Amino acid sequence: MSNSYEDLRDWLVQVEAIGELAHPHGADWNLEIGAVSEVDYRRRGPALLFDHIKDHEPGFRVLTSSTNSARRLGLALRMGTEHTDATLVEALRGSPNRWAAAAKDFPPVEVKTGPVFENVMEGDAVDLMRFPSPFWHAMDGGRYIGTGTAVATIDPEDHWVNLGAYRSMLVDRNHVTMNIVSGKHGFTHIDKWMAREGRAPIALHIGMDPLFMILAGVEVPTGISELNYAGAVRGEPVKVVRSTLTGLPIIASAEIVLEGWIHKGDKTAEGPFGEWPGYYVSGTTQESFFKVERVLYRNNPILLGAPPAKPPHDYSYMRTIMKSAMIFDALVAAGIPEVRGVYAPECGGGRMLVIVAIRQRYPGHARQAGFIASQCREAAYMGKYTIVVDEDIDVTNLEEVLWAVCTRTDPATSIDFIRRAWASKAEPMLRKGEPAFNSRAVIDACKPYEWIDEFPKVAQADPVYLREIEKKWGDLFTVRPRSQG
Ligand SMILES: Cc1cc2nc3c(=O)[nH]c(=O)nc-3n(C[C@H](O)[C@H](O)[C@H](O)COP(=O)(O)O)c2cc1C
Ligand SMILES: [Mn+2]
Repeated sequence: MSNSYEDLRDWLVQVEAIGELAHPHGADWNLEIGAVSEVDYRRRGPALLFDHIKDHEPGFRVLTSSTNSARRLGLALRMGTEHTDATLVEALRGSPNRWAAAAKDFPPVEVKTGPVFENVMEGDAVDLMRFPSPFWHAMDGGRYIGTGTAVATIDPEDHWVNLGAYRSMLVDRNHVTMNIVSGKHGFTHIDKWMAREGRAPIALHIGMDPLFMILAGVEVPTGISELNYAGAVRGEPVKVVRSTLTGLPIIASAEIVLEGWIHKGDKTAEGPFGEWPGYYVSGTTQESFFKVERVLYRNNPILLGAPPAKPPHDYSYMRTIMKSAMIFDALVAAGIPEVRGVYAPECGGGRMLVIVAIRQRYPGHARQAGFIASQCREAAYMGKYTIVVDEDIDVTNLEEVLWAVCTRTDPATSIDFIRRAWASKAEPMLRKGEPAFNSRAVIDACKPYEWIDEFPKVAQADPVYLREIEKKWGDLFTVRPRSQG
């Protein structure tokens, strides 16, 4: 039951039913929504559905912290509400490869209309100020209407539709920016359109089933439409309406969609913005913007807010869980045997630190796993450290991983570097104006393969024996408060 639902509102009903939805009323769009959300992320609190937002019509709502728990993320991925962090990672293993393979069987179905057409603002009537776009962080350059987005673009040659999560700042009542890092699918699509026609069509979804934000926000393989991929995740095709304005598919049950064309050379000041590595890195730059020619929105629309910042932030949990599963599958697809665990912790934004556990089978196995985990499509962008450990190490336990680094490496020989890799202006170590390259370290923290049998034995009691001891001496380990007086 709980896995089959159509839109954001159905999802919210279920989130409410498991007690993970709160309804703050009366918050200010100016910093307060952002700060309330930030406290919530640190406490791993419920999803927040803001209503009666200062200066805005009641019913024009903002949702944050949508995917910040195993139960909410599991629900968004149609995997039920009963997951814990560990069971979700376990259950996801193998799923990305299955979804990618099944995507071709789930092309979106075109319908004539949908709830998103309940309200239409067109031409001069477009007024984006009606939507309660938060001013998220104190040093941001403006109000960001688009954070948890799914930006639809189409390849003008191969005709596949991409959904990417790319941020969008409000410029004025009918203009918004579009900030896409080069190399992302949406960037390449727009680039091709500019070369052919000097303009590129955009359908910017800023409120919808969080599944689309999740898939738009992680590296689904090149050439596979996230619309198809979402169909594979849901087990039924996504309903879309073909836009009469741009020809792009609009998700029929979306909450809010902004449509228009980006024109060649149109640039405006964008940023700064609190970014996912945890800094205002890129400052103010000249980015694309477009005139919003049409806005589609449901009655009582919900804006999907997903602002990054110093982790944990709105989507760091989602990124960690998804990346871990996708990199795991990429290693398997690349033919790496005996992969036992992959984890991309929130401290690195799910990108800058990737930990891989393998059971070593042959000389060179560990470095092979490390280099591919560093450079596969799912991990290439903004990676930094890849650590390969043996299978006895719990990849989700940073203390244990760093114990392996401390005790199973020789710094001078265990670390390899890759130079001039794919970075972005979100890299805090790049000084202004430097090109978007960074270097990578692959840390081989596995026991040396050639003398693995001679390697010192781990000094710890047999786990089976330890479990017996815990049973026998169970009471001993509970700390009791001292009795008063
Ligand atoms: C909430 C959220 C916001 C994001 N903002 C941006 C952004 O502003 N620009 C960007 O290039 N990538 C951004 N990303 C990362 C991309 O969405 C991600 O790299 C994704 O794989 C892009 O889709 P693509 O692989 O189809 O290009 C964001 C991701 C999330 C989840
Ligand atoms: Mn894509």
